[in-house]
Amino acid sequence: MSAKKTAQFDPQKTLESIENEFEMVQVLNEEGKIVNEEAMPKLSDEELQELMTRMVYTRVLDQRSISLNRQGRLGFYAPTAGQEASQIASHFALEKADWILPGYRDVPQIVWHGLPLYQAFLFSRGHFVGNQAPEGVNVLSPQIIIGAQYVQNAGVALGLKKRGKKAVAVTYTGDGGSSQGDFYEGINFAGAFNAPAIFIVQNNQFAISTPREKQTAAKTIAQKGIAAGIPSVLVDGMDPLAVYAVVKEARERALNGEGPTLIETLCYRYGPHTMAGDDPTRYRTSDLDTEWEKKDPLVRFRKYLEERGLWSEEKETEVIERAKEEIKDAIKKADETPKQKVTDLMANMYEEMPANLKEQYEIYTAKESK
Ligand SMILES: Cc1ncc(C[n+]2csc(CCOP(=O)(O)OP(=O)(O)O)c2C)c(N)n1
Ligand SMILES: [Mg+2]
Repeated sequence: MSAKKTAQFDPQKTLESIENEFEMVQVLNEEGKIVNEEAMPKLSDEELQELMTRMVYTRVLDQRSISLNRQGRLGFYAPTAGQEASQIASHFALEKADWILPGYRDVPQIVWHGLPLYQAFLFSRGHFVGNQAPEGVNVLSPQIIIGAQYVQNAGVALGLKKRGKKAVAVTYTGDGGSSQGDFYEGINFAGAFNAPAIFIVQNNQFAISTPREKQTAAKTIAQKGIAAGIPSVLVDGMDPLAVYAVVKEARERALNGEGPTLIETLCYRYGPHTMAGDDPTRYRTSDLDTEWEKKDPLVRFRKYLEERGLWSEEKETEVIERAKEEIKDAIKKADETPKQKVTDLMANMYEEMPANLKEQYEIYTAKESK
């Protein structure tokens, strides 16, 4: 039996009208054709080539990181292939002064923001040097606690506003992350304080093995921003030009004092959740993989650039070879970094060491000097 509805009070209708407002923004379709001229971002030929270069480089970095992990030369690693438009094109819309608060899968963005690659490898190994971004590289360490970076992002953004900086704070989480309390607290706080923040949800369809449909009753994750009173966008996360355009606009709005934006990027991870041993064939069909591979961000962007005479096989090979060389050098540098001692871990934990830790510190200093 369904409840009687009146024209004056129909919450289901209100919900549907909000949900149906969220059309996916797309600029470049799967065939590499521009389908939305109006939304086409103003990027020079060189910038378009640089964006492609970074996406190709990042795919190589992912492949190499997976093999290094299998060889036992890396520790924690969450694969990124499939998410290049969502990650790299969103970052491409930022400036050096902006702050990035990444999740564990967002290592590429902080590397492109200036974290030396060997430090990203040390982060993977749990080495404290991996968490010490050089001065002027405005990134925090990748967050492992799902969603926690959303609250911090609201705070960092408010800090930037109070200090009168011309910069925004940008954070990333996943579809699963959008179910966490911290997600709602973060977007609500940023909305209430009109903070210059960008909140990105990379909806890669799964939270480990939990499909998006089981994550929430909401039709889109973007619509969750409505409750916080902040503008929200649903974007094709396999389309680098659309992702760039929406993040660029969100940044401009934030700098104009117009507050935060929530952006849902629809994307897919081709690999496993992490290299710790989950088997995606247990929770995904190969048909679904194939469906998403057809949307590949590199394939469609390559088609578009080749058509315009801005990309070639030679150019791509050059990028791949350079990436391989730089990755080899970076892993060598990570290997040459002195091994982490227990006292290093303690010394880097607190600004001022508590008394009980001081005691242990002395015990370990004595042990390590033997
Ligand atoms: C607070 C918290 N709960 C649970 C976990 C365990 N956990 C690690 S990753 C993950 C799934 C996250 O999925 P999603 O947010 O969609 O991000 P994705 O890994 O797909 O990028 C979970 C539940 C955690 N790290 N932190
Ligand atoms: Mg996910």
